[in-house]
Amino acid sequence: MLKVGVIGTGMIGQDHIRRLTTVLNGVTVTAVADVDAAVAAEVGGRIGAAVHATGEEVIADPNVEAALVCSWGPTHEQYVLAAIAARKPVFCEKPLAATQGACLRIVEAEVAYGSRLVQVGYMRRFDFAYRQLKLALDGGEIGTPLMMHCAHRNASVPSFYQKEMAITDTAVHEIDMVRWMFGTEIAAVRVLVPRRSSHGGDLQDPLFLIFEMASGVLVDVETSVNIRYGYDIRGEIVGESGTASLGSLSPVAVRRDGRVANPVPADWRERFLAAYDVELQEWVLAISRGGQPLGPSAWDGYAAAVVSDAGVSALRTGERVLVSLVDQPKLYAEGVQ
Ligand code: NAD
Ligand code: ISE
Repeated sequence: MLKVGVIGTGMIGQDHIRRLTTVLNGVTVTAVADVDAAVAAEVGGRIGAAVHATGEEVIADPNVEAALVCSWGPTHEQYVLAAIAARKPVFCEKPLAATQGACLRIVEAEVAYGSRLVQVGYMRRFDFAYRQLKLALDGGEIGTPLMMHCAHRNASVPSFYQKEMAITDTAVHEIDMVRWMFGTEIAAVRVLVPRRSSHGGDLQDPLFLIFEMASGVLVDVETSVNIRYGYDIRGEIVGESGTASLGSLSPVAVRRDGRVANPVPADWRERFLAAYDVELQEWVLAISRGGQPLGPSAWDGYAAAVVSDAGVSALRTGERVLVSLVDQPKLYAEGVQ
């Protein structure tokens, strides 16, 4: 049984604790912490885990072999660095850290340690539909890829959500996904600003992002975070000899009264339920066998942060912004996997 400590027991922290304790094999949650002590006590009490005052105490706990960081983005760096210093594997929810500088500090700490300890929570790589899409692409079914059209729609977002978050918090999933899908880096970013939806109040929503892949593939991403009707994730790759796209929203369609109805997922928890299960089960297996994590690395977290920053700059200036990464350390030499 891999003993895991969870830092941050909010929405996704609780959802991951549920899957670690009731869905997955070979893992147990032995400790938790949250700056909201009442929430930590309630969640920890429910599963019989030790409740610590800080994330650092969770990492230092001898009854914790690996850490899961599910706190707010700006707090990730301190916990990931503490886990590396303690030589314990750490799964960190996206984004790896709030700035590219912070991500680079994590990369440098891991490189100094000498082998991989960090995995970042970009779960789309574990989603059945995205994996099938990649198989179709890699199998040559649609020929050389030319373009990809994506939509990332949330029913609503919390009141603290700022327009930049459509890039740093939302489209960051597409940033990671297309690097993985096409096996190449994003070279430049543009952001177009459409007419504003009245559902978002003062928030500039939607946005229209354009990523130029180093291979020449062009990707467009619509982010709409007040779409109301549900959580809708779309992707279609246009190749030289055909197209391949993510399938319908739901495995069940109801035909009635002359209409067909496909339920739309309410949020990311529902749409990516199975992807999170696979993501964490594969992580638990890799760590339990004494190996390195195989999912998105600290380098992937860094690359996503650099593209995010380019996107924010493109949004503010209206310009096409080039993406420039530092040289990739040998530890991550396989490139974009
Ligand atoms: P949330 O606000 O529901 O929960 C975050 C929790 O972290 C809160 O309980 C908060 O009190 C706690 N916290 C904040 N600072 C802390 C600190 N310094 N130490 C310990 N605990 C601290 O937010 P959420 O929606 O659960 O998001 C958490 C993280 O997960 C974010 O990085 C977010 O981007 C990521 N996330 C990923 C996905 C995904 O699809 N992979 C989905 C949602 C959220
Ligand atoms: C949230 O943090 C996530 O990561 C979800 O997957 C994404 O759809 C949402 O826009 C983010 O706020």
